[in-house]
Amino acid sequence: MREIYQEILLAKSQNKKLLAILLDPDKVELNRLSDLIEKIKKSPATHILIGGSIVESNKIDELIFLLKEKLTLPIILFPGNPSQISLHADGILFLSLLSGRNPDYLIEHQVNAVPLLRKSNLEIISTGYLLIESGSQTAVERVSQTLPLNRNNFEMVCKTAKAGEYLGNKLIYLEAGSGAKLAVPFEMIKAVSNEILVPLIVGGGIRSHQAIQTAFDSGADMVVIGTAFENDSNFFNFR
Ligand code: 1GP
Repeated sequence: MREIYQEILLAKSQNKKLLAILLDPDKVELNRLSDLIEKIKKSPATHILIGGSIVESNKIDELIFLLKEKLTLPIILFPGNPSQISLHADGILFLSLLSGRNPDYLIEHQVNAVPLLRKSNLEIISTGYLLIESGSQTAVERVSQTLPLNRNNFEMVCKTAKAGEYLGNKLIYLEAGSGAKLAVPFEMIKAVSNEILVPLIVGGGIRSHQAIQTAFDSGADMVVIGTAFENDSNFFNFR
């Protein structure tokens, strides 16, 4: 079994930046998957995340199965709820939505996921998930019925991230929301990365190579790209 979290820690210690491509099973066309896989192979991606706020189709298992036939990158679930858990993945970001005050997303879904996770070989990586206000309502906000943290209140965001670390979260994820108008402010990434010791993931609304680089330079250990790659599978063809 691979050790996803240890590899993330090692990368952080070596200042090697990580890039995850987020695939939403509802948006991936399985009959065109080989083309997508070729694009992923040519990209600098180091991880694949699978999930979405709401996933309606039940093709997660098949998607992961097909990806694993052709790719060696770690495949990590990034579930909006327990129905998105697939036993075929390598690991799962076991998320708690720390920015919100909805008990369902803080602990209820996690409790409900246990019977399935018990049976799995997934590497379970506890992740403090912080939704940051990004200019308009996002799917995470709508689905979780929680308010994001104010994008100007760095102190509140830092305190929340640190509380997540104190609670034992192994990763902190700053999320602007998929397709966000405004990404997480770079100064906020800087402030949070100075505050916490665990690796920092940043995603939502990042749609240029420059923005990826600036997020890395600001202290993100892993950047997640969903929409930009979804809209243009040649997005990474710059090497
Ligand atoms: C969403 O952080 C991810 O959960 C990715 O967002 O789709 O905007 O790249 P984008």
